[in-house]
Amino acid sequence: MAELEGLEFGKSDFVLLDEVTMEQFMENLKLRFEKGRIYTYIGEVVVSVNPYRQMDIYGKDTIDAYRGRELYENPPHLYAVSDAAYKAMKRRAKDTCIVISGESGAGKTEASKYIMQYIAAITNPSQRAEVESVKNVLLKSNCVLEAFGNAKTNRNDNSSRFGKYMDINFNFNGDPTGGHINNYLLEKSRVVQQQDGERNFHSFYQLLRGGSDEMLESFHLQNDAAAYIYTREGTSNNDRSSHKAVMNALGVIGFSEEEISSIYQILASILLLGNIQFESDGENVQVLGQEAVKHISELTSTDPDSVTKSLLFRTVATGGGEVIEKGHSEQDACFGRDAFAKALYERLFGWIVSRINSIIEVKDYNPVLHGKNTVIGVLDIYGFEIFDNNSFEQFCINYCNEKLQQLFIELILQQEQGEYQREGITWQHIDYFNNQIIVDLVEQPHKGIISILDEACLSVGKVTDTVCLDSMDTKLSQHPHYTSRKLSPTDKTMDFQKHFRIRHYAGDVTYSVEGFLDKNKDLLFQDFKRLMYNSSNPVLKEMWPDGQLSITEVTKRPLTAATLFKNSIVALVDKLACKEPYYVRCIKPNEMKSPVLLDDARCQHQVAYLGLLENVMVRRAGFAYRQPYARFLQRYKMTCEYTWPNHLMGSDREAVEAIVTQHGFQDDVAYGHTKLFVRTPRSLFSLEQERAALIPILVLFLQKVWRGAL
Ligand code: AD9
Ligand code: MG
Repeated sequence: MAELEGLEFGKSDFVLLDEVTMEQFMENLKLRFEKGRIYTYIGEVVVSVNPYRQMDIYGKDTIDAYRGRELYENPPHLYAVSDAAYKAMKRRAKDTCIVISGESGAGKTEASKYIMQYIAAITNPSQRAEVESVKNVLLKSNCVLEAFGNAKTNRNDNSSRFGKYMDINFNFNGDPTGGHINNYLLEKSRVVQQQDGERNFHSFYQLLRGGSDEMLESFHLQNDAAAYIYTREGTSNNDRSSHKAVMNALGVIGFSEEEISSIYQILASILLLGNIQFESDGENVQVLGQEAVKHISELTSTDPDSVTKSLLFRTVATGGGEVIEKGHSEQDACFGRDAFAKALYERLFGWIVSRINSIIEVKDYNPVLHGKNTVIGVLDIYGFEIFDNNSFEQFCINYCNEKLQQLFIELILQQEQGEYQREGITWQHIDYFNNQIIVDLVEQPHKGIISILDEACLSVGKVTDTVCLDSMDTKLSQHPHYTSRKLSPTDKTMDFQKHFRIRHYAGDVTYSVEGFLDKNKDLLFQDFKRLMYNSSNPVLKEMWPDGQLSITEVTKRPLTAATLFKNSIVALVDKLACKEPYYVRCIKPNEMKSPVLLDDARCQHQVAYLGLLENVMVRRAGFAYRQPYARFLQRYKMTCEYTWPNHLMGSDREAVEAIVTQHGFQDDVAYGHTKLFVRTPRSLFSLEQERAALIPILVLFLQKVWRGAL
């Protein structure tokens, strides 16, 4: 428990509160926020409040102050947990991960960048060129991913519209040797439509504002975002400078000239595609604006007639195995165009990530020669979302948060209580809500919402969103966390035809089922895939390997978007579960982006759903440190006359008792069956200090023994 700041700054660890109540928690949070103390601990968990202003706490001096120090030696900071994760990785060869959570605008992405900067700053003291280059690529990748994956929303001017998990690999020296990025569910619907006041992904505006005149001319683009339907909302002043930074980052990372120009050609094609309209004379549908088609075909290195054809027709296999071309209705053509634009962007983003991965992946690593390759993972993923209108995307995002909460419960709460029970330590059980029941509601095979959605998507015949809602109502009517208007007829806040509600661990969310099936099916006509696969631009072709399949070869039942997402989140949780976790819990102080306002109700809500009070209670009732008797004895036996050099007691436990008693912190420990539990780090700290002071004396002593002087 850090106690290095004066009391005027409040308690630097919530564990030190007089009483664990929401009032006291909020009082402390507020006091610290007002005093510019944005970080506070709960044990090893960092609670961070977005300051909405530049703070002078990330410079070199601060980095030096935290480097190699223990958590309780300095005031709370992201750097302290980063160092703890790093030390665990380096000294104990543990894979660790830092999980950053919180709602949109709470400061997750900023935190993840500070963590990476800290790790970059404290590694490779000898400045080896190859390690510097890996660090540089890792840091620069943020800039590229933000350009293509972030957008201005009503909640955050730089909102990440994808989830990111980055593994950083280290060699036995503790220097970064490479990494790997996983991205989750890019919100691709934003490419074709944004809510009022929001923007498309930054990359489009950066190109339009920052691209040179020659570039824009060769792409047949105007220097004006308002000219494109997909980018109606205006540009911002940063777009020009950001464009430069992104171009530079792409070069530093190692993208070739050809790759960089392909990236921007794809962006240009998407903008032009968005402006294509269709016209129907009642029978046939035509493309309005052949000029744009010509430009798209030029930019994508495809044949203009094939572009027109894919926009107007789709190839279908009849029941008899015959392949025919079916003309689109005007509505289908618009749907196809938008689906194509979304898919182009999604694949571009996926390709950029995998290209970065291929550059930073650890090559030629030989564990026999180089020792264990250890990893620190950093997770910056969308927080819980409750909007006025919640759709499929929010459903997926909130499910992901349920999974991460489940992991948090397992790792921090269950594991903790389980260990005390196993060790036979007197322990007051803490009640907390286990959200497994909600996770099951969403993901259970056959019965869960995803299964019901998938069933609706895969069934033949026209199943509508409302039919699917009916099916959910029938199957889930008894579930305590599910309801709908049909099941609660008096609840007028929901629409009979459209809405269902899930009681999430973080609160109730009403979802509109409209568009769920389309988004889950995520249909893209095979004709577009083939068109792209046939591009003579190798970069583009590489993004569309499935375009080589003919319509008869296309698998009838591709995995749905929800199932693919579920699989990726299950894999993510598995990845996190086998690492030693560190948590950063971010809180958004207000909706106004104000550096001086801490909105009580908003913050209380976040404290509640992040489970922070339960976290404090478990931590308080618990013991900060624990060690098997033998290991404790090994480390500290030199500090006690009864145990040095060897003890003559019946058991290691008795020897440990002797050490603890001699140092006078017997009231601060509990003796388990196999381990010693220490409540506060202070006790261990004094022991460590004594040990550190004794070591030089001991070394001197041993040298004399070796020299035969004694
Ligand atoms: V979202 O889920 O991606 O929409 P995040 O990632 O939680 O969200 P982000 O890190 O982007 O939020 O922070 C939002 C804004 O708050 C930033 O653009 C900064 O202007 C501001 N911010 C956040 N953290 C800090 C900080 N430590 N210091 C200064 C900050 N400003
Ligand atoms: Mg973010």
